[in-house]
Amino acid sequence: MSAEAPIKLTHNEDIKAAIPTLAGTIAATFNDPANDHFSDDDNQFLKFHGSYQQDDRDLRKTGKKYIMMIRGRIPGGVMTAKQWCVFDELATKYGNNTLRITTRQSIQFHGVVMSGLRPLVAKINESLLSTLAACGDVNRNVLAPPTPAYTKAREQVFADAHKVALALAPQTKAYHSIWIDGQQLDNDAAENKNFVDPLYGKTYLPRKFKIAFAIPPVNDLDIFTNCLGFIAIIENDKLVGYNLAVGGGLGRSHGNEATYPRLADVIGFFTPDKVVDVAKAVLTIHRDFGDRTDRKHARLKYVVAERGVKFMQDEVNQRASITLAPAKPYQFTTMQDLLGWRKAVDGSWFLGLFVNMGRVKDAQKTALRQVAEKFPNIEFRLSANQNVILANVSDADKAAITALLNAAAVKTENQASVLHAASMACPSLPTCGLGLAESERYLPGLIDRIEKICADLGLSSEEIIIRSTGCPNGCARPYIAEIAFVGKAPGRYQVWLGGNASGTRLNRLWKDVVKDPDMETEFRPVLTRFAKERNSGERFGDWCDRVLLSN
Ligand code: SRM
Ligand code: SF4
Repeated sequence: MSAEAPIKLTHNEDIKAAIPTLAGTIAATFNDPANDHFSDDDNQFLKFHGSYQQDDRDLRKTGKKYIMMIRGRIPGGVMTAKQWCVFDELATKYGNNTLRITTRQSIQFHGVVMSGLRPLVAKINESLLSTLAACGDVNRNVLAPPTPAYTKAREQVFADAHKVALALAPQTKAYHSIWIDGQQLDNDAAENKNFVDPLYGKTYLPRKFKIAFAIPPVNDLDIFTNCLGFIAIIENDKLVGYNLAVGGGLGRSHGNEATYPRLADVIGFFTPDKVVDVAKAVLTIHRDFGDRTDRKHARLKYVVAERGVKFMQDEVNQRASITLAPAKPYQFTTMQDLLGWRKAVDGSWFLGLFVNMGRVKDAQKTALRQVAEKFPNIEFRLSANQNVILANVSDADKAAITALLNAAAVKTENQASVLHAASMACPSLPTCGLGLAESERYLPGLIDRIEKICADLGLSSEEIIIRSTGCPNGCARPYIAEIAFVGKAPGRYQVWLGGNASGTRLNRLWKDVVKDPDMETEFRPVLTRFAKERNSGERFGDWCDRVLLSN
């Protein structure tokens, strides 16, 4: 009988097991002023604390300048006006004077140097928000519907999202010790060495874990791309329960067919009193069955794809002590934010503000800060489409906010063309270490070029959801867009086509490489055919799926 080969776990698993508080030597590194960067292992631990070590890739030719990215944990993207002021000030004082609204309803700071990192994180905590578990092998920022226009039940759904976010937060005391007390934990002390998180265990999850709540018919946070989705079922404006969706995720690698984007399966219905139990059940399935030997195969989506829906149903039933009922009927019809002034269901006003590529800067940043200072009772809500919603605005304040924003040249109506309004890009260069091509700095110009073609063809008012990422990881959720540009190399992009308006269909690879100068040559003939051949009212993504990609 031959002995079985020992299983080789990834290096991340080894370091989590060795320091289960996740303290690394982060505080010790801070406490030596000669340090300008962290070790590779500490860089892995830092992620759990909400921070990534990066270097400014625009400056690489002249040397390496270390900078940090810090991501907030902001459940459902809801902030008070006071918290917005704190974030605004921190971006100016310690970051690159921009606030980057992320595709998961959070805010990232870029360009922070080592000395600014600790004060920045401490101030976020003082404002009663956090950065713990914004990144790392844990549950990430929980998404919840931001728009107050549709149903009063949104409040209940948001409350559930908040409850789930709290219940799934890691319990390590290292976070407080490093960022608030400025102390390095003794990693050899028995209580730290033997620390076991009550939910995550000693080695946390094999990989990141993502949760979203959505209320049909609005899928403004792309629920099916999450590991775990709660689809709210609303009857007579009351939440009656959730359809459970499991196993979504988008990350893939060029040239590696074993990695792929996947939409979640809807596996049953349960009542809202069980929402935390179900969240813990799905998370611990990932904890127990996710692949810890290969980080490219470690997401929950591969467990669901390989073990199947019945396995997931049985495990959820057993772990949450429930019996999932058959999923209730639901339909999604849109993924987009409502821009401009609108009435909320409670009679107040809200303003959907377009943020180009999620980057709040310059006049828009200054004006939003003024709004936050002058109107302390309004809420700032971040959308998963990288926009900002000013909510809870009274009749009396609406005109004053409009005047203030307009005086700063920030539009409140007709803010962006249909194509720009429906677009998203990931940051990529110069901050993201994984970017293979430009994204945030490239997409606006490319959309202008596509718009020119659309105008020539009488398609000016046609909404087409266009997204770009600098690499195949999928941070701006390109694989459900109607057109997606996925970076391969500088100035070269894969083009994916055929997503739909509701985020319920994956698109498909159309061209493996299109070079930047060839974009018009490639797109004009396709858009010309679309204008001529489409059925009445048919969207570009639907036409691509039905005709172009099916020929
Ligand atoms: Fe992401 C890694 C930015 C949402 C899939 N993502 C990164 C890093 C941290 C790069 C790194 O590991 O060194 C990027 C930081 C760049 C920078 O300079 O800021 C980064 N991801 C972002 C953000 C800021 C993009 C944006 O335009 O807003 C989003 C932050 C969300 C948040 O607030 O938590 C962001 N990332 C996503 C999403 C979309 C989502 O979650 O809805 C995805 C696809 C969904 C999914 O997870 O499957 C996504 N990011 C990835 C992956 C691929 C994971 C995989 O399964 O293979 C990586 C790479 C990795 O984890 O190794 C990654
Ligand atoms: Fe970086 Fe790739 Fe994510 Fe863009 S998609 S932010 S390039 S990891």
